[in-house]
Amino acid sequence: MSRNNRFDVITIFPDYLTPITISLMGKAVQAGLVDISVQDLREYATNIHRSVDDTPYGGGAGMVMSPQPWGEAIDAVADRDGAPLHDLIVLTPAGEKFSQKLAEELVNCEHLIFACGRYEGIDHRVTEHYQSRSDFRVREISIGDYVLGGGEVATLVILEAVIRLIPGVLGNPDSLREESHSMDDSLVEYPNFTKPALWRDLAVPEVLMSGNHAAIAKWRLDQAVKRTNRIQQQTGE
Ligand code: 6GU
Repeated sequence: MSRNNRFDVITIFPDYLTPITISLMGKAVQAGLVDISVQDLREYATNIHRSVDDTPYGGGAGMVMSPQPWGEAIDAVADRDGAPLHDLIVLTPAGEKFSQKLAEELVNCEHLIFACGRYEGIDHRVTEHYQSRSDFRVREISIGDYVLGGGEVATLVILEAVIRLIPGVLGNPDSLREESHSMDDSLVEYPNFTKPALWRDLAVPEVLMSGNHAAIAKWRLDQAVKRTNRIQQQTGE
């Protein structure tokens, strides 16, 4: 597989991305399995005040991010990378809903560029411009039905979901196989238990200590179905 695993994040708050140095993502960077670079959008603003936003045409509350710094910043990271095709991810609550399926798609992209919008979002011509170019694919992505202050946290969510799918990042690749199997059936995971066998008067289910693998598999599937049904009742989906 021709995979570069290069990620560029463009934001007005580079410090927001410090979690990429910790835990799973931090280790993947340290091991050279991924290359993540964070760009400060303000450095690409050409006006005297380095401002990156302005009032919306048509009126309305809040500010809209100006196309100029975005265009310069995106072009700069694309030129530096030299890949033939860049995937531009525009984070917006109005985007396509992020999912495990989308994470599995994104892990195959050579160069992902995350555009973290703030305020009322980015001037829409940025999306339109890159959609019209043959060296870019553009996706507008949301991580769920709620409103965040900006795309930074959403980027962290997507980065973590994608990076753990890169071969060599997880210590035990079996955990990937098990969960992708259950995700295919759109079931959530069964509950897990470890030692001690008795904790605060609560015993681990007998079947898990039986050594009967068929019975264990059946119990786990049963539990996963029950959990899935309970969630569906709660959300009404
Ligand atoms: Cl990607 N951005 C913002 N601002 N809010 C969100 C979101 C993104 N996804 C869910 N809510």
